[in-house]
Amino acid sequence: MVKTRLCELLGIEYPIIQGGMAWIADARLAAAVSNGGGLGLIAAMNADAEWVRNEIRKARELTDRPFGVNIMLLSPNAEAVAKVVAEERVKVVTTGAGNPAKYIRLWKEAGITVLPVVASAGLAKLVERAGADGVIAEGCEAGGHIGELTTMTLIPQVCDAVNIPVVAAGGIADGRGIAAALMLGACGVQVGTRFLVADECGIHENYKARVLKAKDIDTIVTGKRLGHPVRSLKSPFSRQLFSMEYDPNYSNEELERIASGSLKRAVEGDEKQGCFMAGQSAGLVKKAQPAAEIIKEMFGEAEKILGSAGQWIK
Ligand code: TUI
Repeated sequence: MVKTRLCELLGIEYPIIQGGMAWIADARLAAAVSNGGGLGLIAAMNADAEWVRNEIRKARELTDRPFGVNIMLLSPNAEAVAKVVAEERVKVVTTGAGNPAKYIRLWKEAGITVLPVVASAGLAKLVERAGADGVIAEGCEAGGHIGELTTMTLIPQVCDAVNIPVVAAGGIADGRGIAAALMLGACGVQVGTRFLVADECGIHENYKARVLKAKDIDTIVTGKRLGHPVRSLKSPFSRQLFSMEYDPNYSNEELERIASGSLKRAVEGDEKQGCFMAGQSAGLVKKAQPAAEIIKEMFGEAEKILGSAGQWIK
C-alpha cells in the first residue's frame, strides 16, 4: 500500500484528491471518489452559495467518507461560498485561481482542513504563513486555469519553500505520475483529467470521447492576453479563440464575451462553441471506468514501480 501523511491529514485510504473541476465536479463524482478511498471534491465554480450547500448535503447522502469543496476565487460568489462551507463544516476546502489568505482563519475556526492550489513557491509560503494545512502545487500541464511552471520544476521548489505537506497536480494520470510526484517530494496527488471519463462523471459523451481520443499534443492554451491562461483540448473553437488573441482587431471585451460560458457549453456537449478543458495527460487516458477502479489501478501501478525502484541502486 502507498501510505503518506496526506492519508492521515484527510482521513483517506489512498493519497489522491480529485480535481475541483468547474461545472464538472459535483456531489455524484465527489462521492464516488471518496467511496473509492480518495478525497472527492465538489467544485463551487461560479455557482451561488445555496447551490453549493445543496450539493454538500447531496454528497453527505451518498458517502460517509470525507470530501471537500473547491472554491474558485475569481467567482463573484466566492465570499458567500466561503461562509457556507464554514457553516456546513465540510472536511476540506481547496481554492484555485487566487490567494485565499483572507478566508483561512474563518475556515480553521470551523475545523476545516485548508489546501490552497498554488502555482508558485511565493504563494505557497504566503498561505503557509496564513495558516494553510498544506498546498496543492499545480503545474501547467493541468487543464483549466494554469500558472507558468511545469509540475517537474514546481513541486521540488514548493517542497523546499514550505514545511506543510505538498500535493502534486498537473500531468498526473497513472501510477508513473504518482511515483514521480512522490519522488519530487509530494505526499500525494491531485488528478482531474483522468476523472473526466469516470462512469460517475456527468459530462456529455462528446466531452468524454474527445478526452479518450486526445493525443499528447492535443491541448492548447488560450486566454494569455486576458491574463488568465486556460488549457483545453484543441478544437475549431479553441483554435479560433487562440488566433483571435493575436488579432488586434478584437478587443479584450470581445474575447471575454466569446470565451464566457464556453466550459459549460462543453459540459453540455456543444461541439461548436464548447471549450473542452483538459490537461496534457489526456493522451494517457484510454478508457472509461468507475472512479474507484481508476484509483485502484493508479495505485497498483505506483506500488509496483516504487517497490522495484531499488533495482537502480548498485
Ligand atoms: O483554478 C484552477 N483551474 C481552473 S479555475 C477554472 S474556471 C475559469 N474559467 C475561465 C477563466 C478562469 C477560470 C478552470 N480551471 N486551478 C488552480 C490554479 N490556481 N491554477 C493556477 C492557480 C493560481 C494562479 C495564480 C493560483 C493562485 C494564483 O495567484 C494569484 C494571486 O492572486 O496571487
